[in-house]
Amino acid sequence: MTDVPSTGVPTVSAGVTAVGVAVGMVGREMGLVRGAQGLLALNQVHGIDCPGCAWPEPAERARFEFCENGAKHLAHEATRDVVTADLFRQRSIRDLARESDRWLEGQGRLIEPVLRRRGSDHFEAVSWPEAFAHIGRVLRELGPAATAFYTSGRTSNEAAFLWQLLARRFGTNNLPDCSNLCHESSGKALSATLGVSKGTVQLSDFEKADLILVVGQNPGTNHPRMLATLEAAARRGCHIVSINPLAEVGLVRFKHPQHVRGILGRGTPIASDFVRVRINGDVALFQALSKAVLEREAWQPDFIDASTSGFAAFREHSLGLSWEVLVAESGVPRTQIEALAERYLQSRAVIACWAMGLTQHENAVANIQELVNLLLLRGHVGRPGAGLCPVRGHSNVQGDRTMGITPTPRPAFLDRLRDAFDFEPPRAPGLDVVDTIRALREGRVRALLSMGGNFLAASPDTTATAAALTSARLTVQVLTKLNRTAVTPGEEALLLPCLGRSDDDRGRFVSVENSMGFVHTSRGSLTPPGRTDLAPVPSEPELVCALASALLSAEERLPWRHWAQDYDAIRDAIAACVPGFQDMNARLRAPEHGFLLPNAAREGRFETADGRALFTTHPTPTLALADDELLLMTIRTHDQYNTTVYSDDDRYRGIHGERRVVLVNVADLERLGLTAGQWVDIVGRFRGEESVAERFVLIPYDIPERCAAAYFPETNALVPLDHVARVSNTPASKSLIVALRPR
Ligand SMILES: Nc1nc2c(c(=O)[nH]1)N[C@H]1C(S)=C(S)[C@@H](COP(=O)(O)OP(=O)(O)OC[C@H]3O[C@@H](n4cnc5c(=O)[nH]c(N)nc54)[C@H](O)[C@@H]3O)O[C@H]1N2
Ligand SMILES: Nc1nc2c(c(=O)[nH]1)N[C@H]1C(S)=C(S)[C@@H](COP(=O)(O)OP(=O)(O)OC[C@H]3O[C@@H](n4cnc5c(=O)[nH]c(N)nc54)[C@H](O)[C@@H]3O)O[C@H]1N2
Ligand SMILES: [Mo]
Repeated sequence: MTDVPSTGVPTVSAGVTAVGVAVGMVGREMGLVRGAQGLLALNQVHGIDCPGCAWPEPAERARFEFCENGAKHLAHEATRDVVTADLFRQRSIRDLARESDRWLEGQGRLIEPVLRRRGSDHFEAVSWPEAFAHIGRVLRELGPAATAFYTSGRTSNEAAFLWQLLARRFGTNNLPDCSNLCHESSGKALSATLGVSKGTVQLSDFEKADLILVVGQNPGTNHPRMLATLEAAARRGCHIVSINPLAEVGLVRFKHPQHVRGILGRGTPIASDFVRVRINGDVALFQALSKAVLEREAWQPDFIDASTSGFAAFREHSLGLSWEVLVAESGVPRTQIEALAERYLQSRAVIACWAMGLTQHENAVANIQELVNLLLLRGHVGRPGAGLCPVRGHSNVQGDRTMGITPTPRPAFLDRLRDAFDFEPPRAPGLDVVDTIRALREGRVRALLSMGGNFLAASPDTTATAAALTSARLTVQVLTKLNRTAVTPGEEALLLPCLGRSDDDRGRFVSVENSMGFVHTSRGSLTPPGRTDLAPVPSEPELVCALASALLSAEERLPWRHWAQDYDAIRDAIAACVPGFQDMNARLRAPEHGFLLPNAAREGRFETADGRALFTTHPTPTLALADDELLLMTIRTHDQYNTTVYSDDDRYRGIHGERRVVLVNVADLERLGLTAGQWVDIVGRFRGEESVAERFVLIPYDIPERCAAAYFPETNALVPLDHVARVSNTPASKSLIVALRPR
């Protein structure tokens, strides 16, 4: 038993506390001068694109255009602490692996390449040429089919374009990326129904909407700048409805930290309604809303006749669903559903936003397609103030996809690579993250190269994934800091440090694409980490080019050496291969400092097989739990960036000093004979097999009955490798069946 590490949930987000927290961390890590330099450049037109989230910046920038968490991400990256090969001389890999994730990242920035040789338990310093030559030798021996190239979503367009080109030039489409764990379900759901894999709204639409649904998303923590957009909407009377098992504080009341009213006032109420759906009750909820619209015969016939197909079947299916089942499975009372349906019908322009609460379930694609159905009923796609808005996580995850980071590229994209570079790219589909882990385990893939990220800690089934990684012949990580993956190496392994977003890259800039398809520049300006007796830390594009020169044959014709010098030349290559990027260099330098990518659905044109937006039908998922079981979602705290943990606090949920917590409804605690503050093991159950995550403390929390929440990545051992979303193959890390076993 222990004191419950909770001090009550705050009632308002951001405000001056947020400013204090941010400035504190920036000062500690970066020092005041460097910190101020970094913060003033963050999200400015000529400055650093925040490495936090992909929410767009407004056209008119504030003097301080960042949030508390953006400041933390910057401070973490721009720390003055560095790691050299000394650390690896002193400590074996096994020894380092005993340290916590936070300790590993806390050592600071890596500044020289290190190699773990076969049979050794130490990393040792190597020269850059030796590092590349070594990788080249092993990969040529293994061949392209046995190699996978992972990408995390912080990578710039320029680096990502070169990375996929290198993989394909080498001969493989094995390009798993963090998107496979994230918004893959959104891409698959939208491309099948609307003919575009991205959202259909722009920031200006938020100024025109009169109803905004925020579904399965915690913007106060994960997209804090979105709150400023929502605040402006709320202040002009737009209704904002949060659909979420938790009443996340950021959506309750927001104090804009950069406005006087946010410092002195009580803050602006954001959501006017909280629909406390039970975990994975969203399909049932959206089906119920559509049914309510159909029962009132309130669909919009003009739009449906002119622009959609599948309506008749959808209508019949929806009307045939039982209210009783929909209410039970959604966990939302019928009166609340009917009231929301009325609100929807009264709205002229509706936007639906969502994030991981919808994408990480077995029926994730259905979740999103039911939301599409609901909006299509009243024509809320392809007109001002309305549309679908998957809110992307990593700051350039959408851009990486646009650059061709995918195991299943469109044939037209490969044709353009062929024509531009005069080689035949591989046509066979490659492996995504889950399939890469399976292939590593079975020895079909023998080498994993990662451009950023933390493959092991981000992936499901930590034990199986660790075993898969250590069985590899070679693992290579391009990274800024040590992490779990780095200390879980293959037989041979290289850690290759690179520059981060905020580092000055000899004055050069790169480009990124935000969540709404706007491409713009990012220019680092802080003195990069390094030591005068060591070679300078390379940028990601430089590193890819050097690797290409070592890996590809001596007769290689592509201008890798030139690309390493001249990013404009990379952008010219992008312009030649990716639609919408014509005149990229000129348009990034024009007064608008960027450009919007074409998106047919945004304009009401649907590039599907029949040129129409598609209504789809799905069975209502039913939840079958044994008496002692709960449904667990694995979520982020306010003080982490994915696998990087900044502290043990989760301020907005009132939890302090402990991450190994399970949030449970009091009624469930009583029913299960458990008490607040008790320590338990979480037992995962999947297809008759059990997995265990040890030692978590129970916190009574305002969460629907039979639901529970705990933090990622501590709980990833509970996510079975085969528990994935249909079609998108994304781990269903928000729908885990668990039991709580007292310790
Ligand atoms: N500070 C910070 N910012 C980040 C990140 C970070 O780790 N830290 N990560 C970035 C990345 S890569 C991403 S993808 C985004 C993630 O951003 P979010 O998707 O907001 O992150 P999660 O913590 O996974 O939160 C999921 C939300 O969905 C709700 N939810 C869970 N299950 C369900 C469900 O079945 N139905 C509904 N309706 N809701 C549900 C949870 O209660 C929670 O509020 O944030 C990005 N920004
Ligand atoms: N159970 C569970 N699992 C999840 C999720 C969940 O909600 N629940 N969310 C999933 C989601 S949405 C995502 S996106 C993935 C995230 O998966 P990843 O993107 O793989 O993980 P990150 O934690 O973002 O990666 C952090 C590491 O990136 C490196 N890094 C940081 N900046 C740079 C840089 O500029 N360049 C390079 N080369 N390296 C850099 C650092 O070494 C750092 O340790 O996790 C997924 N896993
Ligand atoms: Mo993500």
